[in-house]
Amino acid sequence: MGLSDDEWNHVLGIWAKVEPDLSAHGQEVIIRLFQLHPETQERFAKFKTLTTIDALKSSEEVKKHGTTVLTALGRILKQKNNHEQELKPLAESHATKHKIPVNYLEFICEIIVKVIAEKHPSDFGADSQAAMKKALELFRNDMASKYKEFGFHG
Ligand code: 6CQ
Repeated sequence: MGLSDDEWNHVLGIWAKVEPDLSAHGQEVIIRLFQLHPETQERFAKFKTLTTIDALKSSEEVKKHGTTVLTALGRILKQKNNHEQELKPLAESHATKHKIPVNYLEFICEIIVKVIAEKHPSDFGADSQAAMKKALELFRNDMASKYKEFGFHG
């Protein structure tokens, strides 16, 4: 099920509030992902040595990766589901190179919604949150079906 125009307006409206500070949002997402699901940190060779919250918080590399992940996601959301061109290389690298299971994608999507909700309490109401969850579900479903095309069933 796709999103209505109204739902996409919600998604892109809140994203416009996130965009001016992608690195802080992304840093928070990464730190929370590693705290809640420590197995995800193992996937990042660069971050294995960052064993405390303080080390994660003061890492410039974590901030840089925060910008990377949210820039890529924003680019995909802006395609409003016509995201084949953007999604395919991402699915290919995460399936064949990084080998990231679909449930890790679920973890990160859930955290992204929570972080946005905390940072933008007055701009991310129930309708916007529902629209964002739906958009992220479409993203994940398409990643999962591309994963299969690349022979990864994680
Ligand atoms: C990703 C995820 C996070 C931060 C940065 C990237 C939280 O240093 C390196 O070379 C990193 C290689 C890499 C790894 C181990 C990588 C590259 N990712 C991971 C692991 Fe992804 N990623 C995810 C997205 C879902 C919303 C998006 C948009 C994205 C983008 N990635 C993981 C991971 C492990 C638990 C998850 C859940 C995840 C999700 N990721 C990488 C990107 C981009 C644009 C890139 C660089 C290009 C590429 O495709 O390799």
